[in-house]
Amino acid sequence: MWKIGKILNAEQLMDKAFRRAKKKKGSEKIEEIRKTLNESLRRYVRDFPSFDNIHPFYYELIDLLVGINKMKKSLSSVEWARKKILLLSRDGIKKIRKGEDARKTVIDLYGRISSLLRQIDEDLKFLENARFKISKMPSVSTDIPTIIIAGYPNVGKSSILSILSKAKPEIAPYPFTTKGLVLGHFHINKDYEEKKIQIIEAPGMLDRPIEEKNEIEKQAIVALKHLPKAIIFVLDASMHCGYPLKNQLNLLEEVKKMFKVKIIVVENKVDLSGGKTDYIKISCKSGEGIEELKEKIKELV
Ligand SMILES: Nc1nc2c(ncn2[C@@H]2O[C@H](COP(=O)(O)OP(=O)(O)OP(=O)(O)O)[C@@H](O)[C@H]2O)c(=O)[nH]1
Ligand SMILES: [Mg+2]
Repeated sequence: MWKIGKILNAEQLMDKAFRRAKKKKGSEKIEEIRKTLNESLRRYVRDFPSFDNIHPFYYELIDLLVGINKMKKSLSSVEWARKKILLLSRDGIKKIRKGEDARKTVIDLYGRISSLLRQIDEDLKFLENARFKISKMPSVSTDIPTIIIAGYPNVGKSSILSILSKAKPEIAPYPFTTKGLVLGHFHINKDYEEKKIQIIEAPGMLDRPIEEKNEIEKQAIVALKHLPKAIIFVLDASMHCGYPLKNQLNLLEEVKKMFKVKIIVVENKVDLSGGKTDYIKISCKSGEGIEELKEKIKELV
């Protein structure tokens, strides 16, 4: 998606700049320090996406995971420091040319630049963390038909994704195993044409008000709001997931109210429950109902 290179903190930046300038003397030393810091700080700002033009899905996701205002503030602090460093170095070079003591001027500049960088150290660290989170975001395409697998935690969403696509999500017998959006692709033949569909597992959600939802659940909401042509809503009536069916049905009603797209409801783990609802009965263990689910997807997209 976005390629953002590593962002050094204040101390690392100082080390880098002064190491590179080690062999130089006087105004050339300052010139080298200026060059290194200017290039690094400029790249940090340039590498981040311009938030004004990104798709609303990404805007909200980055805002949720990182905080866009904080990020913009940090980026402008970095830009402020970069300009300040250009001015300080220019003054230093001028002083040396005018005949002031070069060693003293460099030491003085070192002090000023390092205190300047210390002032933006929190911003640099914040941006490094933001960069890391952004680099972990899946490359979701916002322009091909998308189906989102949603439901309570631990009901078998990852298991369904791995049956329908080549994705290899982590599958484990405890809730919130999937902590972010997991992406897969599913191919169908429709009207003598092969169609590629994007299929995304949304992290599990609990039936509780949005204000009480955690960051993992909120990612599901952001995806559901912006992406799907249809939703596969997964129920587990076996109690194997650890949550009563009643709460899962409440969540289903919420999802129906909030998102006006087609919803395919499946009851998974029927090998355990024997099937307790009138929805499409499937089992990722035995394979029961999977063909029917694929047919339903084909009809809807
Ligand atoms: N018996 C049985 N177990 C299943 C079935 N589908 C999934 N499981 C098991 O249920 C557990 C949870 O499956 P996942 O696919 O990780 O569930 P999830 O909804 O992605 O879970 P989170 O990502 O934590 O929300 C795992 O131990 C699976 O092996 C099924 O049809 N039958
Ligand atoms: Mg999962």
